[in-house]
Amino acid sequence: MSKKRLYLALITALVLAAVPHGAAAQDKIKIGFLPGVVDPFYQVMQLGVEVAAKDLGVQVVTQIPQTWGVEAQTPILDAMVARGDLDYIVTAPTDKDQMIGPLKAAVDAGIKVITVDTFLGDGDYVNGPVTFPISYIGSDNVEGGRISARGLAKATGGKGLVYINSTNPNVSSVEGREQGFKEVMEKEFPDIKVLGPDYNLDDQNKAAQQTAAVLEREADLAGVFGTNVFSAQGAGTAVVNAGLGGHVQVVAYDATQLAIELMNNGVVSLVLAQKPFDMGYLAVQFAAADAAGVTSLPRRVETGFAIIDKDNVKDPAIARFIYQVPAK
Ligand code: T6T
Repeated sequence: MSKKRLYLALITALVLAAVPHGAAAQDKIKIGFLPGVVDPFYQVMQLGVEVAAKDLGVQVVTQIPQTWGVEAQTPILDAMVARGDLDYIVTAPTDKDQMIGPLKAAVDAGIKVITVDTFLGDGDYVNGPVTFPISYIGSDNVEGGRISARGLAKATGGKGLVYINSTNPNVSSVEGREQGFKEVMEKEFPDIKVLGPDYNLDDQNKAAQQTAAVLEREADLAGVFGTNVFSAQGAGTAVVNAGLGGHVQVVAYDATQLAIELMNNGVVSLVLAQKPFDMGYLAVQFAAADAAGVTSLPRRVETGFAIIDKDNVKDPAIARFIYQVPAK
């Protein structure tokens, strides 16, 4: 058993041992869950939160912003703090700098913070500029960007022009993906030139328009990297609408049903599945462990990826990471 799995098993044992099933924790802690926006990734994360809450007998209050951004997330956060009955907030900060103040205010009001998927500052909660969150639980997005670059380089034969379509600046997750992608293209694929990113403000139609404009402008475009659900789905749709499916390769971050469909239709050549269920489940476990007095929680947990292509998509050990959103 790997060290990491051993560690997580140890955490689980500590939590379950320290918190008699449903009793103390239920009486003691209430968690506010505040993800970034309504999308399949966070819907699967919410599943993880709810299953852990049931397993550990803790109460969770969930509020989901309708749009991505500080303007939408901050008022909800402030309202959560004002309730006065929350002990922990599990959240994906929608800006790595602008959400520091509002979340610090939550801590000053006696609420502990765990960040999932995105982080504050530079994400180093031990030696970095921001250290008040208990932990960051999410993907190593720089590594995810590197994997995406190697996937697109393979699909394009290691040469040509490629384009990045992304969501928002100053968001730790997609910023890391862009950074890792560019780093590998620069170091390992000198015959590949990178355009972008353009920012679609997490709007799939905008992503499609931006990609269509680049396809129009750059007749020899070889590939597109969509850094998240709406970027990849928008980019893929634009490639299909331009009749360039299979000709212009697309790499998609996030394993939605549509991304998999686009892959089965030969438009998308690689899908990077994150593990949002794990992020949600572990965050609730960490809150219960902290409440039970555990003081050795890792300050950073990288939840890993499943790399999906048309050869392994049918393998149940891989397909299980496709984002299955429960029907309403
Ligand atoms: O890619 C995920 C998440 O990791 C990112 O921070 C924001 O976008 C998603 O939620 C997908 O839409």
